[in-house]
Amino acid sequence: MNKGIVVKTTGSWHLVRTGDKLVRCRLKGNFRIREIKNTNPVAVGDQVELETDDQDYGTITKIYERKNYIIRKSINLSRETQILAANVDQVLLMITLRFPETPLEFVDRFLVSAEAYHIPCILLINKTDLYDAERMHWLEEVRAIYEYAGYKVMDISVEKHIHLEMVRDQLQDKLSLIAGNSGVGKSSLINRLCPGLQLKTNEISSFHLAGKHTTTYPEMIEISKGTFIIDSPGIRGFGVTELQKNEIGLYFNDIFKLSRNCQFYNCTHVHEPGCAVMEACKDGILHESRYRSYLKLFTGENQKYRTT
Ligand SMILES: Nc1nc2c(ncn2[C@@H]2O[C@H](COP(=O)(O)OP(=O)(O)OP(=O)(O)O)[C@@H](O)[C@H]2O)c(=O)[nH]1
Ligand SMILES: [Mg+2]
Ligand SMILES: [Zn+2]
Repeated sequence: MNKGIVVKTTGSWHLVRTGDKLVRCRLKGNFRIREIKNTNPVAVGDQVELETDDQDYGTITKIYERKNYIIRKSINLSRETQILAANVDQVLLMITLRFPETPLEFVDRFLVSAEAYHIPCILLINKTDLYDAERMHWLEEVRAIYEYAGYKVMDISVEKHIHLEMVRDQLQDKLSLIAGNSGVGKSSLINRLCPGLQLKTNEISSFHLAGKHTTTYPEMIEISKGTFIIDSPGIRGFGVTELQKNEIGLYFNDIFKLSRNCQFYNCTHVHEPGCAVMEACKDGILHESRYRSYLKLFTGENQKYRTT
């Protein structure tokens, strides 16, 4: 019996790294996760036990309990979800303010999900080489919004090699997932950080100004000894499937902090008098986009939300 970690999975085959070896594995038996209806029983990042019959082939006999995972909704309209990655130390959420423009509501929904698992998130704002003065101004506003909520924000340009050393430092000795909409430059970044690697990348569609879903399976890459990053397919719709209504306010860090000053301890920040959150929003301390995202999630107006 060996222990290993899943580095790629494409349906019925799972690539497991054990020691310095990569073993192609099948899954033994019928593993299911009870709490979520997901399409993949094995996820990249899973710690597993395996038996190897010869050098290169094996069988996964056990999947250890996950300390966390990040899911995305399946792209069809079924209720199924896919685990993008498990057991990660942090998530880099890559967004772009142009080509394509990531809706902030998407960002907020993603952050809430990660927060529910206590996974640290870092915001990477890519393609700054394409921003004009107006976009740069908006960039600073976006930075302020998320720094106020307690997140580290890095503006980068993969194309022009801007601030990539900061990203490299952030990744050091950790297992990170890089996530975001299609076409924002996730695979391009990893290629830059790991010379010689040639992950597939693709131009965004000039008509839709959206990515083409080039990366199709999550995959773990060792960019230097002990430093791992999981490239993942672009997320379309992103559902916060597992949260109760009254939990949502706990995972908007900024709203949670402000809520200590609400008059009622169980304030929902929707209609109550003496609500510190609504007050902060009115005063411009809490950005209205954050409050709007909160409201949409809280009132359940988000069910059909999709981005390309
Ligand atoms: N101008 C500019 N283009 C960039 C930058 N980073 C990436 N791109 C381009 O954006 C396009 C999409 O990049 P990908 O790396 O394929 O995007 P992705 O996020 O991996 O997309 P999916 O795999 O579909 O989820 C490519 O044409 C890249 O060359 C950047 O900093 N500036
Ligand atoms: Mg990609
Ligand atoms: Zn309140």
